[in-house]
Amino acid sequence: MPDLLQIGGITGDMRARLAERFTIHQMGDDYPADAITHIVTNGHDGVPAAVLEACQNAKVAASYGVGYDAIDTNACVARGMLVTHTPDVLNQEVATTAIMLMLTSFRNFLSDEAHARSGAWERDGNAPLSRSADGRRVGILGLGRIGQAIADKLKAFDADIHYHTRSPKDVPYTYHADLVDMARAVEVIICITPGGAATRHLINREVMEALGPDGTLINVSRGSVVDEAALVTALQDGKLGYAALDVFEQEPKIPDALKSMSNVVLLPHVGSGTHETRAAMGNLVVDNLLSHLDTGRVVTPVPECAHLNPS
Ligand code: NAP
Ligand code: 8YV
Repeated sequence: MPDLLQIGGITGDMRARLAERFTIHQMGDDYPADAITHIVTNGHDGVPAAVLEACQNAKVAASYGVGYDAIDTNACVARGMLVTHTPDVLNQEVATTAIMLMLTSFRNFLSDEAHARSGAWERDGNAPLSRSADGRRVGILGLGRIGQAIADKLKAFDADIHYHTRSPKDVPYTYHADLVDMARAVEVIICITPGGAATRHLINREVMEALGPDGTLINVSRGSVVDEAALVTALQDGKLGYAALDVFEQEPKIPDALKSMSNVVLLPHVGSGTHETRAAMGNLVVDNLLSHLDTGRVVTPVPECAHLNPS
């Protein structure tokens, strides 16, 4: 059987399907680098340069996740190696996470829940009022597969939807060619672009200050999209009102300053983290690898190497 290098963890179901067709080697153990033809990895671990260098016969790296900023696709393309990811199967889950972050932030559910659970309701009386999440002006940074799903779900909350991308889309929402302009026009920004150098710190001090003291920043994209140090300062200085975050610059580290703020909601990168969606992602990873074994083609190549996929 061909040799597969496993980087990071995989689910039991993925392992069972892969073990029927591959000899699986775990990175960290001794593995026969020259024999490796396929790699399975994830959006956090990517494919380290040393692995690319060592596994000269690897033809496919299949990543568990849609974001692949941890993989040097240029280096993979230069070697003729296909990279696959898991688009679409997680759109609804990640969109739901974004909506839940918005609702939790606006409606103060975390402190309300603590108020109920701690006995403060009986002891001190009613919890403070919160902000309505209905009828808000919401700016989506990145209106791709997941961004569109977020927009669809926001309609249930009667949102006035704005967006910023590099080029306008054929959608009935208000386009802003300039991100600062969008920040001035909306009450909430939801970030859902890819990570990587091109989007690094798109949300900077100027954008946060344009969003303003009553504004809410939601990030379900990558931690790198937001200048985290500037975010802490903006929240501390009252230049930005609220933040609700699933992703961070140095995961799994979260700045202590954010942990201590009551106007911040924090999640440990669980945007797609349900049994159902992770199973669908795992199946697509395995489908890509098995399809390559059987046909030479993969199912969902990242755009940068789509031209390497035989027609
Ligand atoms: P997608 O379909 O490729 O959409 C990306 C969107 O971002 C497009 O609308 C694109 O439009 C826009 N964009 C790209 N670069 C930009 C830039 N420099 N400035 C402004 N807009 C830019 O991707 P997707 O499937 O929706 O996934 C988006 C990202 O979500 C993933 O890459 C991943 O990082 C993140 N994600 C996070 C979780 C989580 O657990 N929190 C789960 C899944 C995905 P233009 O090309 O027109 O600019
Ligand atoms: C995953 C994600 O948690 O798909 C993505 O881009 O960020 C998440 O769905 C992660 O990629 C798992 O490796």
